Amino acid sequence: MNIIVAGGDGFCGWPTALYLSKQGHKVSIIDSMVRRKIDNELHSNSLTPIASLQERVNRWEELTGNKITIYDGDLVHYDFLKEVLKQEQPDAFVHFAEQRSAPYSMIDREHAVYTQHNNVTGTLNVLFGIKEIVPDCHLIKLGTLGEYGTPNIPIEEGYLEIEHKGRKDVLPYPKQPNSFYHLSKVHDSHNITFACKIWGIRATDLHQGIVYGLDTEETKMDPILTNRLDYDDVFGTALNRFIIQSTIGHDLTVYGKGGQTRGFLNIKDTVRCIEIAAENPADKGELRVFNQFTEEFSVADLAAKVKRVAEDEGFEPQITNLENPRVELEDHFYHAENTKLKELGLEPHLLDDEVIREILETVVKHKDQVIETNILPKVSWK
Ligand code: NAD
Ligand code: USQ
Repeated sequence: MNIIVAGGDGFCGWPTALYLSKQGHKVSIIDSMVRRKIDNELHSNSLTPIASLQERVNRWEELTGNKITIYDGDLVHYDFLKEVLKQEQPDAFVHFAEQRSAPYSMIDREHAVYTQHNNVTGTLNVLFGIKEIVPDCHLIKLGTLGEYGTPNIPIEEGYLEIEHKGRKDVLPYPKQPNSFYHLSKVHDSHNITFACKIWGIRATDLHQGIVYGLDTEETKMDPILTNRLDYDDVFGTALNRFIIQSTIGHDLTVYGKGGQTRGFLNIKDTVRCIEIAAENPADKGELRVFNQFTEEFSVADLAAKVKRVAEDEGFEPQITNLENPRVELEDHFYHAENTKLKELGLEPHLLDDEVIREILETVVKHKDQVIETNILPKVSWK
C-alpha cells in the first residue's frame, strides 16, 4: 500500500513509519516539526537524543534500502496538503499530526486556541483533501480513549445501544473529555462522522490509551533511529514519567489519590494496531471506532509497580501524592471494551516487571539529559 504517516516525526508516528516501511509499504511522512519547536518553547527536551528527520530517513534507507519521502509542512495549510495528496495518491492516510498534550492545551487561552485550531482545522483539511483528491483513501485517525471520560458504566467501542421511551437506537457513545486537548479529539470525531455520512469517506477512529515504552525492533536498529521520549510535566505521560523519575532519585509524582484509571498500551502495539487498521479498511461511508489499548491500570498501581522494579535494580524511589493540578475523578469505576483490534489479530505485549526493567535500563543511559525543573507539574486546570 501507499501510506502517508502525518506526524511521522513524533513519538508514535516515527516508529509507525519505520514499521510500515519494513512491512513493504511505500511510506511518506508529513510533519511540520512543530513538536521540536514546542520543546524550545517549554525549555524542555526528549530524554533520548533525536536526530533530524532527514538524518533518520537517510539512515533507514542505508540500512534497509527502503525510501521514505518527507513532506515538511503543516496540515493546516490546505494548498500544501492538496499537493502532497495529488503527488502521493495514498491508499491510507494515518493521522497522528496533532498537538497531543492535555496540560499544554490548559496553559492559557492562546494554547487552548492553538490546540483546537491545529487539531480541528488540520483534520477538516484532511477530510476535504480526501474528498476532493483521493476519495477511496482510508483515513486512520488517532483519537483518544479520553474522549469518553470516566463514566460510571462500561465504555463501548464508539457506539452504545440505547432503549429510551420504548424505542431503540445505536448512538455515538457519550463523550465527557477532561481537557481542551481531549475536547479537540471529540470535535474531530464529530467532523469525521459527518464527512463519512455525507461524502462516503472510509475512516477508522482509533481511541488510543496512554502509550508507554520507546523502542520498537526498528528504532533499536541504529542510534540515529532512536525514538523521542518525553518525561516533562507537559508532554511526559504516566508510567514513562514514573520510570524516568525512579532513575534520577525523584519521588514518583502521583497526582491526588492516584485512583485515576486509564487504558495503556506498549508502543510496540501501537505500530501493529495501525497496520491492522490499514490492512482491514473501513467500508465506504463507514466510521469505525476501535478502542486501542491493551490493559487498564490506576496511576497508583503503576507507581507501585515501578517502585518495586526500581528497588530490585538498586534505586530507592518514594511515591508522593501531590495536590492534583487537574480537575478529574481520583476514585472511580472504569472499564472499557477493547475486543475489535484483538479480533483482527492484535497480540498484546502486556506490562510485566521485565518490560518495566527493559525501559528502565534504556532510560538510565540517558538520565543525564533530564532537566529536573521540568518534572513537577506547573500547569493548573483551575
Ligand atoms: P507527538 O507530539 O510526539 O507527535 C505528533 C507529531 O505531529 C509531531 O512530530 C508534530 O510535529 C506533528 N504535528 C502536529 N501538528 C501538526 C500539523 N498541524 N501539521 C503537521 N505536523 C503536525 O505525539 P504522539 O505522542 O506521537 O501522538 C501522536 C498522535 O497519537 C496524537 O494525535 C495523539 O493525540 C495520539 N495519542 C497519543 C498518545 C500517547 O500516549 N502518546 C495516546 C493516545 C493518543
Ligand atoms: N498523572 C499522574 N502523575 C503524573 C502524570 C500524570 O498522576 O506525573 C495522572 C494524570 O492526572 C491523569 C493520568 O495520570 O489522571 C494520565 O495522565 P497522562 O499525562 O499520562 O496522560 P493524558 O493527559 O491522559 O494524555 C496522554 C497523551 C494524550 C492521549 C492520552 C490518552 O498525552 O495524547 O490522548 O494520554 S487517554 O488518557 O486515554 O486519553
